[in-house]
Amino acid sequence: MTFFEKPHSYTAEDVIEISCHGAPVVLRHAVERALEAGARLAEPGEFTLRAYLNGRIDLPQAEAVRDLIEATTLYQARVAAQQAEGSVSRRLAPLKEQLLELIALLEAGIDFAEDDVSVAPSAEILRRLHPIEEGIRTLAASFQYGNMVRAGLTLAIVGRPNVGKSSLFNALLEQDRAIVTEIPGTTRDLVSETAAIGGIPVKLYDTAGIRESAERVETLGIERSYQAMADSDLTLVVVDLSQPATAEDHALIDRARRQGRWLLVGNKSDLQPTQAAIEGAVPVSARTGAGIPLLREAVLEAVAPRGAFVQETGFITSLRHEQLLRESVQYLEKARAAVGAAIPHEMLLLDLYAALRPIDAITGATTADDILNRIFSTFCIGK
Ligand SMILES: Nc1nc2c(ncn2[C@@H]2O[C@H](COP(=O)(O)OP(=O)(O)O)[C@@H](O)[C@H]2O)c(=O)[nH]1
Ligand SMILES: [Mg+2]
Repeated sequence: MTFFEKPHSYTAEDVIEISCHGAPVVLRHAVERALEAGARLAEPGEFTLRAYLNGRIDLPQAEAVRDLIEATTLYQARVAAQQAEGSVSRRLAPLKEQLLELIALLEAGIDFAEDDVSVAPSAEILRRLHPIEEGIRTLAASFQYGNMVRAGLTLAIVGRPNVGKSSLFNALLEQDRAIVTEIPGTTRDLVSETAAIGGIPVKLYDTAGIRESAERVETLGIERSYQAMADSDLTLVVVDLSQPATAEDHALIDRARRQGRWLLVGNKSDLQPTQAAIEGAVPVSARTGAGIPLLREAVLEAVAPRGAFVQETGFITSLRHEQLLRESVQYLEKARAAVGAAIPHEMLLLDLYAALRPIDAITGATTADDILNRIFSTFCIGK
């Protein structure tokens, strides 16, 4: 038994932890005896809820505990652990601080005009507003990547029959999951399996090869290939480097280009390349494994450009946070427009408070005292 004296426990209350052998029967017996003695079972998430209610952690931290429990890759776990330690609030803190300072500046100009506090000029307000708006917008935009880290992404492998899609699928999975043959049209339905690429769970779809003049079952499969392509976060268009490019290759590339994120992969790099092959493809050999690590990197680069985010701490993974941040940005935009239109500062302040509210919903509320303290500490009012 371990005794954690308050406030140094997970919930900030006095806590006793009982450790025993891991055999399920022993564990169940221990729980039953505890219940007989007057204990009750915890509600789902109760310990984390108590930690939150007791002010031990903030909301983003509590949410991160859930992500940590659900993590399937080490990278996801690491991101969640960082957030459980407060990385989201830490990222937001300086932006919120700047916003509070701007609010205090305008409040002071209105309330204490007779105390020699001059009204802030528009240029000054805009200069302060800009980095707040940009910072919050960047953080909101990082959800695109953060959501992928948390929820994983889907990747469809498409191409003509026999270019080696199933072989590539197996190579990325590092196991022989899909059937590979030299007979075109072998894969007729979607085959999917999840692999980790750079710590992100990636659901790979192997698809039926796309060609004209296929018979009925194969045609249905081809429709599913198009569907998988439309639904996926990233499409790998596979071409055969040893064969001249065909009209079908080009049609598929055009379709991928129209639909969003995609990568061109040139398979069979182990064979003699042909002159007429498509250019600009990432060369790989599903047979020998050559180029596969580079392809993994290219996949990551396509979904998460390098340097776009501070690894592990620089992005948000919660849809709730994203929506709150976007709401805040909307009001900051309104505020910026109001400055431009020389709207009275009283009205401008309404927008700034409205921009602050969603941030408060993430990090915890700002009180009137927070703002008053800033006014009095910065402006030496009432000397
Ligand atoms: N030389 C060579 N042959 C390959 C490579 N990848 C696949 N193949 C062969 O190409 C044929 C078709 O492969 P498969 O993966 O079934 O293609 P799919 O129809 O696009 O799924 C099979 O005979 C494979 O062994 C490769 O990188 N190099
Ligand atoms: Mg196949």
